[in-house]
Amino acid sequence: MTRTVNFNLDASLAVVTLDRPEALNALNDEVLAGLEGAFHALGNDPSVRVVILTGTGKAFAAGGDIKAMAGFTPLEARAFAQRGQRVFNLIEDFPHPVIAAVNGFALGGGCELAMACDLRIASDQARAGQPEVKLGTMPGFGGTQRLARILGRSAAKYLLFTGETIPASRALELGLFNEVVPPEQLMPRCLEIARIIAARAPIAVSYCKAAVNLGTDTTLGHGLCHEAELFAETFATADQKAGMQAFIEKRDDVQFHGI
Ligand code: CO8
Repeated sequence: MTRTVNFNLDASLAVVTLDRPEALNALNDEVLAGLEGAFHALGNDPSVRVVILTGTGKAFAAGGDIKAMAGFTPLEARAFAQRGQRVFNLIEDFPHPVIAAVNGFALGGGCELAMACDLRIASDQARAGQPEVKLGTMPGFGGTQRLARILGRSAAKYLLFTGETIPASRALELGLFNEVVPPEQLMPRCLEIARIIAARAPIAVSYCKAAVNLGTDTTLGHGLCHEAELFAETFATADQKAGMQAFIEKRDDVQFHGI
């Protein structure tokens, strides 16, 4: 954790907050280190079931820190891109669901960060886009890869080529955002979704995430094999026994313990 990223944990729900509002939460080395530290710490905490990632102020994150990047040599730029990609991969591969609560601008690296999360719930004030081509560069934190996987190649290329910043309503239509709500309902809605997920069988939820992530990056055949293996493994858990027994006994009081 650094000065610019903080997190708190309430029971099984963690909230990680980018806290550099004076620069619209622009991503520099310190912010990336803070994100990395927060997700490492939360990944080692067995009580965590869902993480919400958000920003303070009017931005989720307005991108990579342009002032820090402006003087980069190509070698420095590559190192920075690889560092950001490593941190975002940590979030994408985090064993539990990560919900981006997109409170405002999600531009460039900020949009890429939101896309590394599993779900994106946005304020109706949020705006998204990949404006890098307006700065003479291109996305380097996964934007060309994740945008195309989430939106499809055609919509992704439109946003990448034009650098257009789109309102939350358009991001919803394109499937970039899962849901758009008034600003005051953003955290309550994210917490509501997080609590629903946290009440489900955590190993099964985690396996769903792993199966979708691997499956969308490989062949259908390989993805199906992986799914069958993970499905089989859930039958070695107490939660599967408890969940199915509760159904048979027509009880809705099942508690899952992640074992
Ligand atoms: N980097 C650094 N500082 C920023 C950034 C940023 N991305 N965005 C905003 N800031 C700063 C501003 O400079 C300003 O600072 P100061 O008060 O010292 O002048 C402060 O935040 C407030 O910003 P504005 O006054 O501009 O606020 P507005 O409400 O007028 O405008 C905008 C908000 C529209 C979001 C505007 O700030 C903006 O356009 N920001 C830049 C958005 C952008 O282009 N993002 C993409 C950056 S490139 C990128 O993300 C690539 C990532 C991967 C690279 C990896 C390879 C190396």
